[in-house]
Amino acid sequence: MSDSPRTEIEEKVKAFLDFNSQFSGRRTVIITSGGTTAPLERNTVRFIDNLSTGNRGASSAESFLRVERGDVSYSVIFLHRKSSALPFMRHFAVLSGSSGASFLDFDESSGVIQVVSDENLKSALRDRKRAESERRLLEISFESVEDYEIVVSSSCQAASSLGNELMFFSAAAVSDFYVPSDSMAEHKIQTSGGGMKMNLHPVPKFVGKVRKGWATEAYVASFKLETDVSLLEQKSKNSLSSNEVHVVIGNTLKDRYEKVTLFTLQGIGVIEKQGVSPIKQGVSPIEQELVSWLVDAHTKHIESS
Ligand code: 9Z3
Repeated sequence: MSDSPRTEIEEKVKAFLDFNSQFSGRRTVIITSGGTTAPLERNTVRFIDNLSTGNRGASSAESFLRVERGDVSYSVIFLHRKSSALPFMRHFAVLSGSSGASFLDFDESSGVIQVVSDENLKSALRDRKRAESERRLLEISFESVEDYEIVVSSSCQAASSLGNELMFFSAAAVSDFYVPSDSMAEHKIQTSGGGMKMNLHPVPKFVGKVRKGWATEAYVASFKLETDVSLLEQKSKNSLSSNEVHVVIGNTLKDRYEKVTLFTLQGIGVIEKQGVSPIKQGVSPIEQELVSWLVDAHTKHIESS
């Protein structure tokens, strides 16, 4: 990406915030969602990827858009991996799945395809259209980890004028290692040389950059993912102190939709819901409760600073 995408993003964000500033009590949350790729070639055929589907970020966005506490409400800037889950639209993924045909009807005489009435799809569509018509949802996409740096830094810097009314919610699974574009092969790497060794560079922790430079007054919530549960507490605490964020939300791969642990300087809390999945259910209870906790924490942050 050149410099012009930065300008384009900043202009979009500023216009969105300008519109939302007319509503008293309206706060803004920047959500990052989905995985980043680490390309191996500049004309990219191959890249390193990760598991993130974007469901955590998308269902959290839905919960933020549903917040109505007195005059407190949220507008959402949703920074997401292209083709990962989107707020409300993710529910329609059932239509392209193996049971998709059971949701669809085809009327031969009129030639019309209809979606069989389904309460979850109806309310998802209603809420999506409402968020769009109220201009409370701005979606900006990224693909590679280098795109991610651009969309996050530009959005945060453009929104930093909101001060403590801004929240940054970092659910994206950002690549830990990458090949910087100046040391990347121009064209598809050839296999004729046999095996190969690759020098991967560490990716800086962007969430620390948000806290320490891009939006210093914002309330910042980040996630820590581990597969070995015995590492989660220590790694989350390390992240809390090194990135100086307000809360680290620890989760493990296999039960990430059933349990999250909140690490703050004040202590540790757990949110647990058994047998639920944001993919299968209309409203995801774990993100709903997490967002409710974050709204309270954001209020305290605003009141104390
Ligand atoms: C998370 O831990 C998210 O909860 C998941 C959500 C990516 C697991 P899905 O998108 O999954 O719903 O499929 N996100 C952060 C993961 C991460 O890479 N964090 C960094 C780290 O662990 C800190 S910035 O080092």
